[in-house]
Amino acid sequence: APTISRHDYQPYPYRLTQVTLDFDLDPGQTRVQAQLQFEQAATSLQPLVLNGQDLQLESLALNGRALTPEQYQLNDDTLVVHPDTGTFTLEITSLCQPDKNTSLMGLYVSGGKLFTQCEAEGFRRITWFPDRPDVMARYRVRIRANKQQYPLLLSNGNLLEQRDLADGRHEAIWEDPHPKPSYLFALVAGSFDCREQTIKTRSGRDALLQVYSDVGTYNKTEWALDCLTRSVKWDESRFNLELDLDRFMIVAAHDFNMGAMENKGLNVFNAAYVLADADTATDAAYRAIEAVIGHEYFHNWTGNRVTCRDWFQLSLKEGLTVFRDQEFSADMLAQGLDGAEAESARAVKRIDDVSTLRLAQFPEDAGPMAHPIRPESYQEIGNFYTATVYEKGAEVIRMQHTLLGEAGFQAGLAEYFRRHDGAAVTCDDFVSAMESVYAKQNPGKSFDIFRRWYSQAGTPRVQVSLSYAAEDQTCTVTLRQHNPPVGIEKLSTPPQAKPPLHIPFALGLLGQDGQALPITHEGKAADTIVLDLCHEEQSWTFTQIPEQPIPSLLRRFSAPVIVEFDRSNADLALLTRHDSDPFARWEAAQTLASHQLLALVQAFARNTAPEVDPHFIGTWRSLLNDTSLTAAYKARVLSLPSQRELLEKTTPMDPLGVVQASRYLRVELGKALVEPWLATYHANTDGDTPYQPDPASSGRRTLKNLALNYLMAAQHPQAEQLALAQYYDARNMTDRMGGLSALVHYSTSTECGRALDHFYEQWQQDALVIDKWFTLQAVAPTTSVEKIRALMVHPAFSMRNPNRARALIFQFCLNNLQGIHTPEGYAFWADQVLALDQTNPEIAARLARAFDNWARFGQPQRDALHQALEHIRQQPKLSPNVSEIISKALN
Ligand code: BAL
Ligand code: ZN
Repeated sequence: APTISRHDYQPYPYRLTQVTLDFDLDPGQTRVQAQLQFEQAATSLQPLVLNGQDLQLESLALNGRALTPEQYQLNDDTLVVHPDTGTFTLEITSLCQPDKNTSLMGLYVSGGKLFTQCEAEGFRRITWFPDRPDVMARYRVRIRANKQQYPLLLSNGNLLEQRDLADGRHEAIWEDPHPKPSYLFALVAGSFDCREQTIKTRSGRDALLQVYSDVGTYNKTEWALDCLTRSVKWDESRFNLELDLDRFMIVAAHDFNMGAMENKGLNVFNAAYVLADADTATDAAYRAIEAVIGHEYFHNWTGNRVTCRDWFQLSLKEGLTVFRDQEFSADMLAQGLDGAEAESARAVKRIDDVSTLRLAQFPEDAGPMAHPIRPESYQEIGNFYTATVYEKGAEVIRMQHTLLGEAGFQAGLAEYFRRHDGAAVTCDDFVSAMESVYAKQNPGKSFDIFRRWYSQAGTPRVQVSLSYAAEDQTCTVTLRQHNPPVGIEKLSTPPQAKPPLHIPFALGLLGQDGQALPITHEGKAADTIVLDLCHEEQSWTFTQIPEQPIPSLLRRFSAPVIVEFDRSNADLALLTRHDSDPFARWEAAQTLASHQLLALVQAFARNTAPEVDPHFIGTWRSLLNDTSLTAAYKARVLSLPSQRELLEKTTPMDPLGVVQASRYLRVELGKALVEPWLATYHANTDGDTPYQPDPASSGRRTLKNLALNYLMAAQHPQAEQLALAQYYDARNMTDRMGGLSALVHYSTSTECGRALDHFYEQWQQDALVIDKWFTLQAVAPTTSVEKIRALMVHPAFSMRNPNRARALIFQFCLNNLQGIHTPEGYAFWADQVLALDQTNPEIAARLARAFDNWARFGQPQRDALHQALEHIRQQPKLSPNVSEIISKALN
C-alpha cells in the first residue's frame, strides 16, 4: 500500500453544499442513490475524485445527464468525473452487500439489524464520495425498508417524516442541520427497545436523550441513560458547552470494531459499553460505560463541532476528548468530597490512566510502530487509532492544562471554539489558541518548544539529581532530559539529534520524618511546585530547606516521561507512608514492588534462592493497616504491577521469569499477611446491602477481591471456601467474578471446573457475560494453546464477533504469558492473525501488534517470534492493515 505523508495535504478542490441520500435497505443488496451538490473551491476546474470500495455502480449523472463509461474513470477505489461548470450536481446510484460485509466498516449486519461505521474511511463503502474529514456538508437521508424486519429507521439529526409504503415497507426522512464530514454519518435499522428522557439544557431547551438496545434489554440501559444525562450536565458546568441538538441517540451493537462511535446525534456503541445491571456487569464495566458514554458525548464539541482537517490530526479530537473523559470520570469519583478526600478519589482515576499509558503507550513509543501523537505518515489510517494518539495525546493536553491552570485552559478552549467552530482544523490551530492565553499569562513566553510534543515520538527520560547544602540550607535540583531515537529513527546513521521538549515537572520535598517541606518558587511557597524544563539540562536552587530532603518526583504524573533517579528502598518506603501526593505515594509503592519483583526474576534466572525483603512486607503491612486510606485507593496501592508491566522492565524480556516472580511474591505476601488480609476481606463485605456501582462500595469490593486473591495464593485453608461461597452466593457480578477469578487463578481442586460450568449454564444467553467466561479461561495460568483451540470450537465461540475474539484470542495472546510464550503459542498467534485478516483486517491488525516488541525478548523467544512474523509476511494476500504492521515490526 502507498505511504501517505502529512506534508502532502492538499485542500479538496470543491465544496460540497448538500448531500441527499436515498437508501433502499436490504441485507443482501442495498441500493444507495446519492445526490451531491458541489461548488468549485479551487481557482480552476479540476477533476472530481471520489473514493469508493466494494461498490457496484448502477448509474451516474452530471447535472441531470447520464454519463457514459467513456466520460468517467472508475477503478477499485476511485471514481473520477470531469465537471464542466463551477456548480454542479452529481447523482450516483450504487449497490452494496451488507450481509457479506465482515469488515464491520460501512454498512453491515449485526444480530439481524443494520448498522454503519464510517470512521475513518468507511463511508466510501456506502457510496462514492469525497471521503475525507475536511469536506463537510449538510445531509438529508431517506431510508426505506421492510417495516416488520426494520421497524426503526434512524439517521443523524431530526426526523422530518415517517410513513408506510406499499409491500410492507416504510420510510423515514432525517435531516441533520449541522454540516459534517462523512465519517460522522450514521444509519441504523432494526428492532430495538428504547429508554428515553427529556432534559432541559442550560439555556432551557428541551433535548430528547435515547438509548436503543436489543429487544428484551430495557432493564439494562438505566445506567447508560444516567451516564448520558450526567455527561450533558458536566459538559455544561465544567466546560461551558451545551448540547446543540434536539435529539441525541445511542444505539448498542453486538458486532463492533471499536468501543463506540461519536456520529453526530446518533452514537453507535459496542453493546459492552451500554448494557449493565447488577447481575451481569462488574464495577469495572459500570465505570467503563461511564467513561465511553462521556467520551462520545464530549466529542459532540471536541470532534464534531470542530473536526480534523486530515487524519494526521486525529489527536486533535481524540487526545482532547480522552482528557475530557478522564476529567469527567475523576469528577464523578470525587463527587461530594473535598480537600484531601477529593484528591485521593481523583488519584484513583489518575493511577488507572497512568497504568494504561505505561502498559500500552510506553512500549508502543519504544517499538517499531513509534509515532508522534500527530503521525508523519501512514499506510492504513485504521492502524493509527493508537494509545499514542489517544492516551499520550491526552497527556499532551493535560500538560497544557497544567501550564495554563483550569481557568486559563477553559479560556484557551473558548478561544479555540471562537476561532474554529464549524471548521476542520489542525493540532497547530489548537495549540495556537491555547498559546494565546499562555502568552498573556506569561509575557514573553510561547509554546514554541511545547509544540515539539506533536512532532516528536518516544518517551523522554528525565534524570534527576539533588544536592543539599546544610550550611546555607539550600537544595539544588537538576533535571536533565534525554530523548533517545525510537522506531525508524534508529535506522538512520548517525542517529538524528532530537531537541528538548517543554516538560512541566511537578515536585515536592519531604523531611526525614515524612512531613512536607514547603518550597518557595517564583515568589510563592507551596508543597508542590511545577518546574518548566525546556532545555536539555536545568537547575533550580531552593532556599530555607531546613534538612536534607527526600524528593517526591513527577507528582500527579505531570508529564508522560520516565524519571531516572536512584533511590534507596528506605526512601521509597518513607514516601509510601507519607507522601501527601496520592499519585506519587502509589508510585513509590509500585517502585518498591518492582524492585522486589525484579530481584526475584534475577534469583530465578540464576537459580539462586528467592528472597523477599522483610522491609517490603513491613511496608505492605503498614499500608494494609492504614485506616486513613479509602478502600479503592488501598486496593491500587497493594496491587502488584501486572506481569506485562513487569515484563517491560526486564532486559532481555523474560516472560517466564516474570510469571514465576509474580506468583512467588503474591504467595509470600499472602502468607506473611494472612491475618490482615482475612480481616480486610471480612471488613469489606457488604452483606445484604443492595448493589450500587458507587465509588465507595465498588472500592470495597475491589479491595475485598484483592484480599481473596492473596489468601488463595497463600493457599490459606479457608480461602477456597470463601471463594466458592462468594461465587455461588454473590448478589452482583463483581463479587461473582471476583470469586470465580480467584478460583481460576489459584484453585487446584475440581471445584473450579464445576463453578465454570455452572457459570456457563447460568449465563449462556448473555453474550457480554459469556465474553467474561471466555476471558477467565484465556488468562488462567493452566490454559495452554490446546485448551484455547478447544474453546474455539465451543458452540458459543465465533471469530466473526470482535468482542468474542478479543475475549478469548486477544486475552490469551496478550495476557497469558505462560501459555503464549511457547513455540505452539507463537504459531497459534500467527494463525489467528491470518484467519482474522480474511474477514476483518482492522481487528487482525490489532492482534498483529501483540509482538511489536519481539526484538527485546531473550532466546529462544526472539528467534521463534521472528519466524512467526516472517510466516505472516510471506502470505500472499495480506490486507494493507496487517501488511503495514508486520513490515514495520520486521524493519
Ligand atoms: N472516533 C472513534 C471512536 C472514539 O474515539 O470515540
Ligand atoms: Zn474518541
